[in-house]
Amino acid sequence: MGAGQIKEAEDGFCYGGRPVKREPLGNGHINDTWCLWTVQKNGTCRRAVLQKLSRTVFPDPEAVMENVTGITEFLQKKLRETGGDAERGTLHLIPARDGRTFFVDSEGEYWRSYWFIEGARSLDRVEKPEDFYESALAFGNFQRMLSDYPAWTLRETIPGFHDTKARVAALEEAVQKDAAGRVCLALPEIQFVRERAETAGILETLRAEGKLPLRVTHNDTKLNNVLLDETTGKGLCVIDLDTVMPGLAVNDFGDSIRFGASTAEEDEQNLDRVSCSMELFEIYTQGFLKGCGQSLTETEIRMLPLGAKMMTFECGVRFLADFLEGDVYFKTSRKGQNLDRCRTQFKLVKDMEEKWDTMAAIVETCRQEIIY
Ligand code: ADP
Ligand code: GN1
Ligand code: MG
Repeated sequence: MGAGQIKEAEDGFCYGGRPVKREPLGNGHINDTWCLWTVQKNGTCRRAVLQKLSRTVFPDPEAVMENVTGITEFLQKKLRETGGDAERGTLHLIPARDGRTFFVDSEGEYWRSYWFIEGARSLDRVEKPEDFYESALAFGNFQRMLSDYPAWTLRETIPGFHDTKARVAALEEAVQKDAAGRVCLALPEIQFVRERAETAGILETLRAEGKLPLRVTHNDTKLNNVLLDETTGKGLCVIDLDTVMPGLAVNDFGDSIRFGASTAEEDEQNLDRVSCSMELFEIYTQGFLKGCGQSLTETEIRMLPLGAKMMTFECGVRFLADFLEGDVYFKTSRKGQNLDRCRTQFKLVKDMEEKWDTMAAIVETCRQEIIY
């Protein structure tokens, strides 16, 4: 993307001052993100975040912005009413010059901008266990704060986002098409999925049977989607709201585990380094249950390990499908990265299968601590 296009987008928003500098920001796999420095009319500096939404990922960006606007306004109001930090506890959109919440450039790309949350950090790896605990509290709290959000007003920004069965079917389609000629490079991984394909619909069946309730969930609860206060270390603000939709609490739990409880990076090539840390699993469970404020049902709590396994499996399936399709969805910075990402996820799934009884016991202990 050319500098002219970014400049056009910068000029599309009301920053109350002049943008003077920008740098790429963060390690998200989806949107293009920059940090912008602006000089305000009174001479002070104020930073903003400028994002170009991924058109491949979000076919209806206006639906995304409708959700994001609704959720951020709801959270701002709730934080104000409950004495929370309405300034830094949630995102604040910056209006475009035409008054809308987004800007469309001359190439038809969608952009949005938020005020930068100062004095906060987002982590790509757990540095100390307390960070993971704080992120769990924040994601749990987020879900609790949205428990009375009018769920029916939310648009489905990515249809079937956590429909694991549909993800497996999409993978089989990618295998059939073999668009990038890479199927021969991923035969053991394809086999891994086929051996577990029958279990893919398990959470959806529990939902359909009424055993797992639909809630307003984040659906992308990676560690780097929460900001921690630089000074206090406390969970401050849940970000990346593009996939907030009705979903399952166990999936929000699970996605955090697959990323944050792993002992290695998501794209680690040495699989000996990859395992699911039971210490981090326990810490996250404690924080999440506390954050959710005892709102989870007994069945939901018991199904937390299943959420972890299924989200890890699903994510591996998605990385694999994208590898076979030629890396069109997740951003990559090197060849084979999506296959490496898939392999770490499957290594984690295997590890969870082996640690299943321990995971269940940890959850049971945490459940009893919460109830009694
Ligand atoms: P993606 O969808 O690509 O993951 P995110 O919305 O998660 O994009 O943003 C990417 C990164 O930018 C985040 O992980 C975080 O480090 C940083 N970031 C995003 N919004 C803000 C904000 N308002 N204040 C500070 N940092 C932010
Ligand atoms: C993407 O946007 P980001 O980087 O937080 C993806 C998630 C995956 C994750 C894997 C909208 O998350 O679903 O779990 O990568 N987001 C979307 O790291 O597809
Ligand atoms: Mg993100």
